[in-house]
Amino acid sequence: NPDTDFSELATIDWRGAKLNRAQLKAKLPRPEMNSQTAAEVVQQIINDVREHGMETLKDLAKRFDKVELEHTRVPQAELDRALNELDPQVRLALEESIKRARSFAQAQLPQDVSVEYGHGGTVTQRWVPVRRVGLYVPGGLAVYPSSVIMNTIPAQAAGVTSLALASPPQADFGGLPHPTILAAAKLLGITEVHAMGGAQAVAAFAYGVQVPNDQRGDIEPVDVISGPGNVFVATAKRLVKGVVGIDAEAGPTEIAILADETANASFVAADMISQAEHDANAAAVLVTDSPALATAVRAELSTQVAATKHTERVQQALSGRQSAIILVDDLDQGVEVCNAYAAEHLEILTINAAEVAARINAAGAIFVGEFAPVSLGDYCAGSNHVLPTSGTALHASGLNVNTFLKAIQVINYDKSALAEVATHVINLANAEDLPAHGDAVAVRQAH
Ligand code: HSO
Ligand code: ZN
Repeated sequence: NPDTDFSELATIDWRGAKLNRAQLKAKLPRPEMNSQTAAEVVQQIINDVREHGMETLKDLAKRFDKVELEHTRVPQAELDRALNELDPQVRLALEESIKRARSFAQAQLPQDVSVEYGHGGTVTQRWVPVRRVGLYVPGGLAVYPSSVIMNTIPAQAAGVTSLALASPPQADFGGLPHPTILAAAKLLGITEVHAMGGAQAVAAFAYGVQVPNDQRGDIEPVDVISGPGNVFVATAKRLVKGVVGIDAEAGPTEIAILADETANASFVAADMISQAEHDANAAAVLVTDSPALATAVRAELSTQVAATKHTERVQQALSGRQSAIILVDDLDQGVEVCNAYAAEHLEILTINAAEVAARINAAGAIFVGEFAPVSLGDYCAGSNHVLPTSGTALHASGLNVNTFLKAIQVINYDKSALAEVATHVINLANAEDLPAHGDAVAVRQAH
């Protein structure tokens, strides 16, 4: 069957190749990037939202989402109705997901710390939540009530008191976001939901929108915007960064699997397909020192891809330049490759998986052993599924309570504690030719 010919999934053979970090990074399978063009379109949208507010949101909803809006705010009655009409099985699953995510997020809360200096001096680092956040949940190919949970829970655990959610209006649902999104918001106690999507939603959160003569339509500006989105949403977040805080970039999903000959090929194939199902641009990368496993995975892919619901999308994702099977000499080289790739999700399907996982220093999340598939983490592990993609896990973290917290340093010295360091302050001030700095200390000594 030509539709399931998995020769389309590239093989990259690095056995015997001694690649340094720079060479590795240059040769890793990555999608083609063309965010340059997006930036111009997105900047224009941001400017329009700043200038014309709700009028622009309404125009773009008409143009992109094919809906007529009065304003973006979803009425409470619609949130109530969505939850009342929610499938009870789905409700139970969402509740379990919320419970697990909440306990993990609460456990992440950092402690305030204090250090004492001499007698009467203390410096404290105090963690404070941002006041207001804008949470973005994409529409598009799939609906993501699970992403409502993943965005909301860490913000609530951090102590954020003002939460607003945005999700694109859907023509099929009377211009509201998908009802499962509304139901999830209601379950989480979110009352402010806006039917808006794309770059315009990010702009509205960043700069706020005032509706003359109808305050119900107002959107108050936020301090932090979080959540995944398409290239327009990601570009908009990058452009408003600084005006507001943003979370890590979460682009098309990626799964990397580090596996040896002990791995179950049918699990490996199922997990690759599970993330390829998101998007034709999704990436699935298998890193293995076992050519026999690679062959077995290809055979499994042929049957499983043909049988899965979204065959075409999966096929496209697996045959794209962002997906591959990478053959390595041994697990040491495999670990090195995975650390350079910095996957959004990394599964470790090897002997002594926990020990191998401990050697990974770049990944959004690590899934250890054969009973921790990525799809568990997508819904119900307790971990977060909004994670850094496209190698940004080299420096960024997945969504967690810290995304919504700031550290304030509090300095508390009495007269004698100040006296103990006064000369050092004065000498440093003079060394920087800023003697007034020293004077501000000296004037207190003379007092
Ligand atoms: N794998 C996606 C999250 C998701 N999967 C939502 C299913 N629903 C990015 O981590
Ligand atoms: Zn997923």
